[in-house]
Amino acid sequence: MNASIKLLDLEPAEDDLLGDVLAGLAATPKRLPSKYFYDAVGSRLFERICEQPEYYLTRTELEIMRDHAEDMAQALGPGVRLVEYGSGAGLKTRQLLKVLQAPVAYVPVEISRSALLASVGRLAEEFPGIEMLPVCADFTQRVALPEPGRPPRRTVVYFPGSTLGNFENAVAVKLLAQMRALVGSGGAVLVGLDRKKDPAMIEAAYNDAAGVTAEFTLNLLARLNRELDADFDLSRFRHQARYDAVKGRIETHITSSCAQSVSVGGQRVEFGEGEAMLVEYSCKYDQADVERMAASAGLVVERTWTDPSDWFSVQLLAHA
Ligand code: AVJ
Repeated sequence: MNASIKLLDLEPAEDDLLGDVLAGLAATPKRLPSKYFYDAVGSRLFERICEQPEYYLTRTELEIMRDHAEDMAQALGPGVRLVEYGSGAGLKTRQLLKVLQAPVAYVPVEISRSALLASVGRLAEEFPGIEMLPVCADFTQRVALPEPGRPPRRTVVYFPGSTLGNFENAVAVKLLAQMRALVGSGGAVLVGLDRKKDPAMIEAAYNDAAGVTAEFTLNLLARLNRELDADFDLSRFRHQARYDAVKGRIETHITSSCAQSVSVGGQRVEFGEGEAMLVEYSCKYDQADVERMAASAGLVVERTWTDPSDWFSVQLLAHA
């Protein structure tokens, strides 16, 4: 790593994979946390999902950033301390950093030390004029922000990728309220959120014809086989992603094709034929949903940027 980059290490608690998995499998209905999708194999599969023709989210959000980053930079104003949740080596972050007016610092907050250092190292080379202040922390917990050399005019949290949509509404509101407290009264949150739209189009995005999403989902079981010495037979489980139009979210399940017994961490777990485990929500929002969610967190929608078809949105939320 570049010697001039100082890491603030808040020493996030290690994941308790075994404890979380056994608790989820003991629950009724069974569930597994979606954060465990992203081991090395899962992260590569997610990148391949983003290249599938049906998965419109990533390329549409990037299009919004390409078309509107200048306008966003103007709305944010000069002297921003830009905090990003997630490692953000991506193209979306670059679009923003390229056009921000005299930003005082870029502060990526990421739980994986290695992902954090790799991405901030690349960004430091590309943006030598921006102070890089990486923080190793769990963004779902309270985070302390490092102070830049120059005092920031305002702090803005950037949370792209519709990642907020992976949390149930009550949890999403709690996260937004935490961000509101973090940025203070002059601050703001810039968040990428997927839109409600034709259910067939949403469902197709989570059921790509090439089967990459199914592979991504089932990799969760493969990971448990690798790391917990479990014996899931992947041919006896199916990926199932359905859009619930009333709740406005994709609900992804792993469904057992037959009655079977699996060993996980030395324990036996029984599955009935057709029994479904919940593994992920991906929530979708119309503008009224965004306004309601923001209001519940003490925020107001200040600006909304979308693509011409309004498939995806980037929203600037400020203190109410
Ligand atoms: C990157 C977490 C937002 O929910 O759309 C993609 C993950 N899951 N296909 C999403 C995902 C299945 C993605 N997020």
